[in-house]
Amino acid sequence: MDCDSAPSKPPFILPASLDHVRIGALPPAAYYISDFISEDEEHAILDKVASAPKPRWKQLTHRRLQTWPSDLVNDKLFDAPLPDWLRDPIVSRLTLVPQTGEPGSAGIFSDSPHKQPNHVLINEYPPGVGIMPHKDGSAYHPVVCTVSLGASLCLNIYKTKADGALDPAPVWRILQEPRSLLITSLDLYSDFLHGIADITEDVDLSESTVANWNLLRSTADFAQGCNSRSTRTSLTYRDVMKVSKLGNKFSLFQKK
Ligand SMILES: O=C(O)CCC(=O)C(=O)O
Repeated sequence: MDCDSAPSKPPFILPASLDHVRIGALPPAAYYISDFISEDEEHAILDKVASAPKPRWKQLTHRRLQTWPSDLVNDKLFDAPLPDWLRDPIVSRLTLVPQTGEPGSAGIFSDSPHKQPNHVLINEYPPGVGIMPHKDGSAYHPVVCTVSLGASLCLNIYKTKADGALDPAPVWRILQEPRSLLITSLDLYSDFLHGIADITEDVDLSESTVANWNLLRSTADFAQGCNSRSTRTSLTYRDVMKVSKLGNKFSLFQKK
C-alpha cells in the first residue's frame, strides 16, 4: 500500500462504532465523539483557517465564515476537491467509523450520493455571537458532521409549535468541546431546528440539562455548571447532493 494514501492514525482510540457514542436522549440520530482529533491536529487546522486568503472570509454582521470548496449556486456545488487540510485527517476518519458493530457495517456517509462529504463551512464564533435557529435544508444529504475547535459551546435544538411557529425555548442542548465531532442525521436533521445562543456564558450545565453529558471528555470542566465562552471555530462537513461537473459549469447559473 502507498503510505501517502493511508489514513492517518489518531493518537487515541476512536469508538468501535457510532452505536457506542449515540446521544441517547435525542431523537434519531445524533452521535458525539469527544476526542476526534488531537491537539496538534486542532492547531494545524486553526493555522490553516487563519492563513486563508482574506477574500475567503465572508463577513456577516457578527460572525465570519469560509466556504470550501465554494458557495452553492441554486443548491448545486461546482465540482472541486476539498483542500488536503480539510480532508485529512477528518474525512478519512468520518468514513472509517462504522455505524454499528455488525460485521460489514459501513460509515455514516455510506448512503450519501458521493459516499463522503464534499463541502465544508467554517464558522467563527467570538464570545456573545451565535447563529439563529434554522434547518439546513434539502441541498444536502441529511447528515451533518461538525468538528469544534478552540473552545466549547452549546448547540440548542428547537422544535416548531403546532401552528408551525418556532418554540423559542430549546428542547435540548448539546455541549461541544474542542476537538469533538458531533454528527446529526435523520429525524434530528429534518424535523428540528438548531442554533447557538448569542451569549458569553453557557449556564445551568448538568447531567439533566445537557443531552450528551455522559459522552463529554471532561465533565469536571463544567462542574460549576457554566462554560465561559471564548472564540470557537466549527467545521461543518456535508455532502451536497447536486454537483455540477466542469462540462456543465454554465448550468450552475441557469434557473432550476
Ligand atoms: O457551528 C455550528 O456548530 C453550527 C453551524 C450551523 O448551524 C450550520 O452551518 O448550519
